Amino acid sequence: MNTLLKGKTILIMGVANKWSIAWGIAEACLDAGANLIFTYQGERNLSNLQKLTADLPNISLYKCDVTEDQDIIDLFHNIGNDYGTIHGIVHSIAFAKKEELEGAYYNTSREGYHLAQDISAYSLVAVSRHARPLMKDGGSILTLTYIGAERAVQNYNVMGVAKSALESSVRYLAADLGPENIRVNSISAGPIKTLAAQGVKGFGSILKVYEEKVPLRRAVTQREVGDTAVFLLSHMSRGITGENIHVDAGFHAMGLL
Ligand code: NAP
Ligand code: 1JT
Repeated sequence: MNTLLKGKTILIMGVANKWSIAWGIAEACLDAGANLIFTYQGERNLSNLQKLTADLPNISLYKCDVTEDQDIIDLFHNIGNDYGTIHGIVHSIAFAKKEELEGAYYNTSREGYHLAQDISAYSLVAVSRHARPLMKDGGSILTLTYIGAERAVQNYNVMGVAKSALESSVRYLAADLGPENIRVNSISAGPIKTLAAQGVKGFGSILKVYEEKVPLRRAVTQREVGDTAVFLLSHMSRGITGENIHVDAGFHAMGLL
């Protein structure tokens, strides 16, 4: 337990189940004394979230499919009515069609490209715009990215290009919102076995090579990402914005494996 987020209300978007990186972040935020609000995309995630949060006091769950402008508008309208002010947002959302995450990047379809950009990058822009009026005391917005934004990583393909747009959006949003003391940063996580990752062909072998070669010789955990998220959401990181922090056991510092 610590008090780094005591009195802060944090919105967490992207918990699918207990393996989600967003859930690791939620647990770390709860240990830091935060009040949490969650969004879910559809009914399947609602029942998972209800089970995960059943024993927690004062938790609110709101529906938000980020491809729907009206869902985003309604979300912040309802949070405004119910809470007035929020202090942080965790955006832990991405999507690409499975068939676009293998083979050559040049085979990416126009539709698959747009879908990955819409859900994985544009959504941060729309969420930031609508959250801004509720961040009256300043705030911290956080998103999740992967090294495939910075390097050409086999199979990551259209997601890598969407993550590059996401990381660039972090810098532009940080420039826009800095004068209001709203900070915008990303965490670049190493590979973690989650629902999203498990759908990817060859993910198990990526993880194995990683564990053998990275400086710390192990994978990172959802909770390790969560602890860095608490830092970025807290007063401790008040001088940091437009930044990308790698929580990847040192992989980003290495040359070709
Ligand atoms: P996850 O548990 O499957 O989380 C992904 C979340 O995105 C799910 O809750 C999913 O909801 C949500 N989502 C997808 N489309 C959405 C939409 N239209 N509207 C609202 N929510 C939507 O997987 P994860 O690995 O924790 O991923 C979280 C973030 O971490 C992603 O940005 C991912 O790129 C990033 N990341 C992951 C890894 C890794 O190795 N796992 C590494 C680096 C970065 P549904 O389940 O309902 O679709
Ligand atoms: C999505 C998926 C976003 C998997 C993701 C993701 N961000 C990170 N991962 C894990 C991953 C995936 C690949 C990879 C390395 C890590 C699945 C579909 C929804 C969006 O290749 C080296 C492909």
